[in-house]
Amino acid sequence: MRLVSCSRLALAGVAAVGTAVGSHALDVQVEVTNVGPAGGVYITPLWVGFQDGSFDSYNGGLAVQEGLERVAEDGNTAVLSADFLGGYTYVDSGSNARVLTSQTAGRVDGTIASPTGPPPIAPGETVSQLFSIDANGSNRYFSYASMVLPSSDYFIANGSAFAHDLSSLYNAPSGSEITFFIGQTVNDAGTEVNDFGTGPGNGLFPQLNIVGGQSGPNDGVDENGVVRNIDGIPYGGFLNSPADLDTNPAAALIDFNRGDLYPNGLAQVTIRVVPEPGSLAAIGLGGLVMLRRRRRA
Ligand SMILES: [Ca+2]
Ligand SMILES: [Ca+2]
Ligand SMILES: [Ca+2]
Ligand SMILES: [Ca+2]
Repeated sequence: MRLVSCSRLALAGVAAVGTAVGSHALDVQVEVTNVGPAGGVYITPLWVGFQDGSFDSYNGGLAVQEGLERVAEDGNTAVLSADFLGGYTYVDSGSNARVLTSQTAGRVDGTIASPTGPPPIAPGETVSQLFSIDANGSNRYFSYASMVLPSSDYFIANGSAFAHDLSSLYNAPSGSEITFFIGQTVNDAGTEVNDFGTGPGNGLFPQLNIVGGQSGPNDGVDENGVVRNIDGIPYGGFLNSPADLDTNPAAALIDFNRGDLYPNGLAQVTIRVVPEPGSLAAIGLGGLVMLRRRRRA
C-alpha cells in the first residue's frame, strides 16, 4: 500500500518538476519513410544524431573512417555511434581523420529500425523514434547515415554538419515540424569492390535472382577508394550480377537514379515537436528522488 501512495505522489511531483526542466529540453519524434517504389531499394536502420555543428561524417573525394565503413558495408551503426557520442568527427580541416572535437559531451543519437519484419526500412514503410534533446545549441544540428540495399558499400548521409538546423523548433508549439527528403544522391563509400556476391540483404530481393551474398561483417574485397556520388546506372559494374539484370523488369525498380521512380530521393525525414511524455519518462526517476528529499526535509 505504501508503494501505491508513493507512486501517486511521485506523479504529482514529476509534473511540477517537468515544467521547470522543460524550458531547455525539446522532445522530438524523428519519422522516416522510404519513399521509393514497391520493389525498390531498402535502407538499413537509419542512424540519427544531434550535435552542435562539430560532427562531419564524410567528404566526397576522401576515404572514410571505420564507423562509416561499417554503416555502408554492413548497416552496422555501433562504431559510428560510439565515436559520435565520444565527441569525434570523421573530417577535420578538409582531411579524412578521426579527431576529437570540442563537443565531448551532450550529443544524442539513436538508430531507427523497422519494428516489424527485417530491420531495414522497406519501400513505403514509415518508422519513428522519440528523442529528448537540448534546445541550447548542443543538439542544434541533425545528422543521419544509412546503407542502401542491395549494394556492397552504398550509403546516404549528410556531408555537411550544418545541413539540418533544428533551432526553429526550440520554442515552437507541439506539432511543429521540419521535413526534408534524403538520398537524392547516393554515395559509394569506396571501401568495398562492388560485388553482389559480398553484399548483405540480397534475400530481400528474391525477384532479382541474385546468387550468393555477404557471409559476415566486412565481407568483400577492399576497394581502397574514396567517396563518390553514384551517377548513371547504379549497379552496372557489380561483379556476380544476375545474367538478366539488364532485361529483368524487377531490376529496373532498384535504379535509384531514375527520376520517374525516385523523384524525391530515397526517404523523407520529419522531425516533429511532441508534448510531455518523452521528458516525463526521462525525468521520472529524478522527480521521484526529489520528492523523497522533500518528504524527508
Ligand atoms: Ca563533409
Ligand atoms: Ca564500392
Ligand atoms: Ca570493408
Ligand atoms: Ca560486403
